[in-house]
Amino acid sequence: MNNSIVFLASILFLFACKEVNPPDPFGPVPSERQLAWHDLEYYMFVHFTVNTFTDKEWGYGDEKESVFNPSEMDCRQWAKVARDAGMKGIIITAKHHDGFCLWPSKYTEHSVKNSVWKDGKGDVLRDLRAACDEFGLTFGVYLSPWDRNSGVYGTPEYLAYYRNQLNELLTEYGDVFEVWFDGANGGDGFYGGARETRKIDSKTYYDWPNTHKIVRELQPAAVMFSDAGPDIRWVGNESGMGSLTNWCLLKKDEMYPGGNFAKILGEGHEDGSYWVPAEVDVSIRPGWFYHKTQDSLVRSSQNLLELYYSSVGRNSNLLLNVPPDRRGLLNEKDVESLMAFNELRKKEFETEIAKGKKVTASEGRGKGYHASNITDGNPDTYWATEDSETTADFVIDLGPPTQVNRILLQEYIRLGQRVQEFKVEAQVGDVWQKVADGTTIGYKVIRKFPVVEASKIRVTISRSKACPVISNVELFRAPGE
Ligand code: FUL
Repeated sequence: MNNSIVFLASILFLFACKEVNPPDPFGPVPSERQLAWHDLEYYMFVHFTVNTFTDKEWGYGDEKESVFNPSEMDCRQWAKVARDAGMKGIIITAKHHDGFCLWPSKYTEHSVKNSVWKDGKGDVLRDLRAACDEFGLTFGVYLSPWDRNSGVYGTPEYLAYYRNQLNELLTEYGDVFEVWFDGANGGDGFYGGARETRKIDSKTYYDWPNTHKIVRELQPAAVMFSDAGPDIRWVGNESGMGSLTNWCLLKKDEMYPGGNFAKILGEGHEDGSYWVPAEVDVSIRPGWFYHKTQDSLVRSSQNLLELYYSSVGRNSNLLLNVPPDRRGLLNEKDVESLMAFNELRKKEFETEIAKGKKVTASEGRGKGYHASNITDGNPDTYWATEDSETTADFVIDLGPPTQVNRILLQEYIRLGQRVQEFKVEAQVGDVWQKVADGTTIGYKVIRKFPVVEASKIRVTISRSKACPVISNVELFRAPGE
């Protein structure tokens, strides 16, 4: 071999081996605790308090502790149902607006300790914690800031009371994955016997920054939810609808819990300065609490599947409320629907077609970022283009024509949310046919389309804030047309 050929071959070899730098993160990126939260996707909300026994949605705060008396209380049943339903955790109303505590707080008499249930020795949170551990679920708490029982509600003194309770919840019940701060405040209440209306300025009264510090200090891995974050945001409705355009970004400095931001919360802010993804909270029944009159109104399994598409399928997590009945059990009707939904969901995503299929892209970044990373089943690898390319497409080769009717797409969100517009086409015979399009992707989107017999699927990223980074695409043949 002559010298110049050896020289050329060495150059080519060096070029092929050259390490390519990953794209720089673009804009806000998720924290580790937020990344762990994204992976949960689907978990249970449990609304349970004196309301369950008084048939109310918002207790006034004057309910006698003795009304709380579940006859067959069993947190293990809740956890088993959640696990069998495919959920990853449970968030419980430790205290709802009526102020009744499901644990024996030492800061109030208004709790399980003065109920007849287990002669006042019971602790719902302790039982639920143990059940979550037994069934491999993560555990979260809702602590209503509005407290219609407390005599000091509305005065500065209440803050110490609220924070003391938070302290109990975050130190006595093991690891907490999410702390839920709701924004409701209806004004009137019992308030230690005053029976009056107390208005607070939700912008300043709760001094949220200092409450948030307590959570960070005591449970550094926990995310905090409210309609303005700091970590997770409300989606702006309670009907189960994530927004088709859904940025995980929010200008949270301009917002506060209890403010009037519902319209903004679905989409988030394209130019938001913080990573604050959306959580869809919705109930399996019309109410948040159990009411016998709603036994015939439990959502069907098909309806729950639609909710899954409009939440998890739209870059949001699904927090599905399943309220225990007066026995302290999840009702048979709800359980039946949840299990049937789980079967439907399994069948929907049973037949995956893209895994391991050959992928070619119009643009590439080079070694380590090849388009085949999209179908390798590894969430830590991704396809990326050169920094200067913000439009590109990739084609998944299915080989012989194959029936497909769903697509799932994921960005590699550790590097930020980038895609602003995309299109999906199927090659049917010699014709490219558009089957889906959309705006944002983020952690995950899933789109339905009518069955096509495709030999190839092409995804075009037509607008992106920075070079696209796509970690995963899956294709399914779901039952039906
Ligand atoms: C709202 C509350 O007022 C409802 O009762 C329920 O807890 C819902 C999840 O949040 O703010």
